[in-house]
Amino acid sequence: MKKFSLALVLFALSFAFLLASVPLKDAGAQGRPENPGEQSAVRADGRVVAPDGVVFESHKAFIDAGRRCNTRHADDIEIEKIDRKLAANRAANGGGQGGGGTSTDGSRLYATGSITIPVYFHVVSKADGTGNIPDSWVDAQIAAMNEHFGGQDGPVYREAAANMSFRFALAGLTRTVNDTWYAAGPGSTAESQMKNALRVGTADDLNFYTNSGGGYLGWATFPSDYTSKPKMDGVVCYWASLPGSNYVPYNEGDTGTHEVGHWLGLYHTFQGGCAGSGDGVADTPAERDSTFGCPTGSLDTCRRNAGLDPYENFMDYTDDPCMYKFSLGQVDRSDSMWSTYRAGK
Ligand SMILES: [Ca+2]
Ligand SMILES: [Ca+2]
Ligand SMILES: [Ca+2]
Ligand SMILES: [Zn+2]
Repeated sequence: MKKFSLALVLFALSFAFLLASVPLKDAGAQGRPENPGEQSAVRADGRVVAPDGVVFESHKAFIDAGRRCNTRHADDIEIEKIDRKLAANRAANGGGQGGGGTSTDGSRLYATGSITIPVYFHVVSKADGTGNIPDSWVDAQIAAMNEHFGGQDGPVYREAAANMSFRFALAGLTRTVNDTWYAAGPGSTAESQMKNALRVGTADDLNFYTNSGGGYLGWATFPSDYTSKPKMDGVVCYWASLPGSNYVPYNEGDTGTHEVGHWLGLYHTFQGGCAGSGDGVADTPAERDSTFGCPTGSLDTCRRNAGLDPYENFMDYTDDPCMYKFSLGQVDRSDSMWSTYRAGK
């Protein structure tokens, strides 16, 4: 009898070991609670719950799994091609600044806040009500973007924030209950179906979708993608990234600002790491990798490149209360992108 139970215990132990060693899709994933957006993203024990409910063992594991943003990274060949097009557009329009990121306020293409972009909002929710956010959250998201693009975000200030050329105005709001579209992730058939059914306007209209984010906080398309895939153009954000949710520290609308930054042609500040032209913006110093959480003081991960890591920039991965600025170089690049790929198109 004793021998039998020992064998049973050994068998149970080895079975448990087998289960534990089955590789999970995400490193550090720990299980799936319900409705993650109704609580803080960062839990008391330091774990972070992704928009699809997957639990990561740490803030770092969440960021390392790429859950902050799933906008694709353009490669060097594509960036070169885009930069040539920006330069040709500048030459055709009588030269001037733009794209290089060496501007001062005096030489910018468009005046601060002079372009109001119509925003077509599409709220996609589940049949059980998940993601059916109130109108007030949509208004708060637009207000947050106007504050952020106007250089007025707070409360953490290390350096002055640029006042961008763009502002946003709600032009339409649709509500759709569809469990498949709610779960739509980047590159999925569901994303394509959702956008084909809901997208309105042309290249200079912003279509802003909220759903589960497909497990990410958001993703966006670039201005240069519009010609080949006009229906896919726009940004998709997790509904709980909007101001009004409890999804701390990602509930101040900075995800929307970050994704709209991509939609206006800006890359991550850590694009290309310490080598090459990085994000194509001169006044965002190169950084080796994304920054997460809420760092303070000087970080310098690319010591051979002048300048400290721009972790306070909207195009990095830090927490919403800790990212608060675009730079003057990003004014240049987004103005140039707008002029080349979106204005009047
Ligand atoms: Ca840079
Ligand atoms: Ca540096
Ligand atoms: Ca912020
Ligand atoms: Zn991004």
